[in-house]
Amino acid sequence: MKIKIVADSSCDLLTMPRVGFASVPLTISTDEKTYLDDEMLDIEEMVSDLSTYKGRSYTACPSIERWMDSFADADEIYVVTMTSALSGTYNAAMVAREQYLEQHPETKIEVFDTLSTGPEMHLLIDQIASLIAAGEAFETICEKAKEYQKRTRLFFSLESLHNLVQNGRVSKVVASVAGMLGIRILGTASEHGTLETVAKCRGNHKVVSSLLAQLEHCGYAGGKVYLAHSQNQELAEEIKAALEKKYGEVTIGIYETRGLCSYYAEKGGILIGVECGR
Ligand code: X90
Repeated sequence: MKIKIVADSSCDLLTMPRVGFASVPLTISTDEKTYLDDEMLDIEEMVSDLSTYKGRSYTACPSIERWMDSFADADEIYVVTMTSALSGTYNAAMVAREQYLEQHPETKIEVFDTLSTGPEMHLLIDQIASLIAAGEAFETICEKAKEYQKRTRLFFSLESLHNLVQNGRVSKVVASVAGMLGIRILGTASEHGTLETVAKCRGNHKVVSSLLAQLEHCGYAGGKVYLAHSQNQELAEEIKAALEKKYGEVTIGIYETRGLCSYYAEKGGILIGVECGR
């Protein structure tokens, strides 16, 4: 029996160890060029192209066909998508599921709307992978994975909201603080899967202290953390050091964002997925 996890490319993962995995790319485009967020994408080149591009830029969710292609040949499929509140990705995956099941009624497909993105998706993907490795049944895995989703959170620090505003993904209230020089927005994925501002910070130090306060507030007690950053290894390392200082040994993975998250988090942006509670 073939088991597979499929996620849209905003999870920033191209491969997963010891489990069938496929990343389904979103696209980033200008009026002149389209960048497919797959393993071939040169992210530095895209970011640099876009920084000098004068016109508008856009993104688009994966097509139904792309989702269906990613399902091919598997018997049990776990689909992990970014927030349905900000993207059509989840809807496209649901339609793909329905159409696929019409042709392959014996296949099992569950679609998880993470109401989040990036490293919080990564945490869920890891969790599903370990439940698969433990030999749990499909239905049990779905149930346990949904329970696990209640224990994870996403925070992020952004230096610019330009692309989020340009694409209408943030509310006017949030947008009004955008563009302030030297101010970073510390935000979180709200329970509705939208972007919620929790603090305005001047400098890395303030980002780290505000983040620690937020983590304490959500019951973080040293659980697993993933940090995905867009050209900001320095802040990632500072957060790692602060977490280790406060909580002792913590499992932390640091890596760079791929196309979609690099586009929206922009240069200097960082996304932090955490396991809360004990
Ligand atoms: O369908 C599409 O074209 C994709 C639209 C994606 C819009 C949001 C991407 C967010 C990426 C930026 C900071 C985190 C915000 C998370 C709020 C839930 C990362």
